[in-house]
Amino acid sequence: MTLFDDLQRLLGVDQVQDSAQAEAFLRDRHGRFVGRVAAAVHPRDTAEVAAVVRLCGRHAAPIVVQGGNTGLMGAATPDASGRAVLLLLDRLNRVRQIDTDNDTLTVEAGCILQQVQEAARAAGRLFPLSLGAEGSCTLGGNLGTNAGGVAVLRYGNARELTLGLEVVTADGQVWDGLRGLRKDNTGYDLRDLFIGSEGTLGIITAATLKLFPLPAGQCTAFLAFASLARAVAFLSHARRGFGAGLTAFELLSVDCLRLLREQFPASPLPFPDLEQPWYALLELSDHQDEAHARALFEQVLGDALENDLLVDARIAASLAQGEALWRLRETMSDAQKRAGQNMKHDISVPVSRIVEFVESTDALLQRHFPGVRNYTFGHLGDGNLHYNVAHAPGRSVAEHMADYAALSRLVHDSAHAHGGSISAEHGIGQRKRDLLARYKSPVELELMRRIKQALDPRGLLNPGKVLPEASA
Ligand code: FAD
Ligand code: 2HG
Ligand code: ZN
Repeated sequence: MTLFDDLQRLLGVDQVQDSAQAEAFLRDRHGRFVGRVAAAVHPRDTAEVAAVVRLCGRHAAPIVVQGGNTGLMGAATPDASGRAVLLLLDRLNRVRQIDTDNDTLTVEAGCILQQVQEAARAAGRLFPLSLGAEGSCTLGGNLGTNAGGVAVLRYGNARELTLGLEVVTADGQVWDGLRGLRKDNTGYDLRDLFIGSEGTLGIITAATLKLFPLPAGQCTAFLAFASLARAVAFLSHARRGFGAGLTAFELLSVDCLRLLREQFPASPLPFPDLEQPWYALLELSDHQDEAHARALFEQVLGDALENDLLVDARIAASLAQGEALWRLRETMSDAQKRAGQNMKHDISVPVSRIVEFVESTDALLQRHFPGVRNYTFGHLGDGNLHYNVAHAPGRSVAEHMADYAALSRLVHDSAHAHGGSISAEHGIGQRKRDLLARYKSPVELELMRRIKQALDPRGLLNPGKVLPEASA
């Protein structure tokens, strides 16, 4: 029996597709990586996932698990060998339990993030993980990449929002670690090891997540700054003024806003004249009420205006206006995708070194690649910038690609030299895999390899991702 026949026997004919039928899942969002598979399968529950993993083990077939395929590192795309089985968890989309006394929610990994947020809201609670792809990414992918997004500043990334996991191991056993405990010091933390491992250590099938109170009032504003240094100083001011109420602080350069206007002319900008170099989206969540939120918001913004931290502010007068401001921020990635020739750098540095990083890296790029354009935006409150770069107009795709590696090396070296990371929230996948050897110490890489060897000794889970070849 072939693997394909065995899979059809195990799951039923309808749950198994061949490479041609699964074509839509075999390329990443930007079409940079394209693969082939022996089969794509849609198991219905954890037991079926475990059975698929055991069957693949018998055939020595690699397994690539994919959620919404919104990841930006090619981590969910199989290689071109056609040997792998693509595991699609869209049928594992049940909400298993909501425990409002414990403030936890247990959901399956194939749930779309938005569905998880809605389940929490229906129970009068907040699940705060929030990102532009939330309408199509899955919880499994969020945990696989340890996703960040726009609320990390207040609530933490996916890892910090997770209390327990259910995982199918590389040899097809089920680890039931769905504990709803905020305190549990009983040995090594397997949960935190699986989160962020990009499908290379185990298949996450369900998770128990932390819930939070829904805010009673929220205020949103778009702010204009005379310099990046002022924006960073304003952030400290807002942290002092709002305390835990500060739930988002998202930066956009003036060139990002110009690009948004160019690509989405129907979406009005809050500052049409675009006179300042930097802008930010600010959100306050308040647990008293709307009036209290607004009074505090106006006071903190008023103080900042008086002290010249801020040039101007547009406060959303309604929920709809607030949502329109958020949409601008969330379409930034799409705007760059439409414009093309985008060299992405998802870096982080300590907030205290952001200004120095941006100024020195901008200068370095102009010296070595005159005319390139920076589109810098992102999660300033977390020290995480999408330091994205595009060539001057008129540059051919071939010329663009020729410069990409050298330009990226400058940016990554600069982030590293500023005490930063070359991947703050998007992971490593295949795109950044070979960079790890340059930025991680041999000791750290060796420990990572030993973990992989211990949990997946046959190397069948998502091969070719995250870990560079031993000689690299
Ligand atoms: P996929 O792309 O399908 O997979 C990503 C990785 O997770 C792969 O390695 C895959 O093998 C692994 N994986 C998937 N399911 C499982 C599972 N069940 N068990 C184990 N591993 C698994 N990311 C951020 O962090 N912050 C952002 O603000 C953000 N904004 C985005 C905005 C846009 C418009 C887009 C397109 C992407 C954005 N991303 C962001 C990146 C992406 O959405 C996230 O990484 C998301 O968490 C991926 O989820 P997914 O279900 O699409 O995963
Ligand atoms: C965001 O914050 C995402 O919008 C995507 O992380 C970033 O496209 C990008 O570079
Ligand atoms: Zn981001």
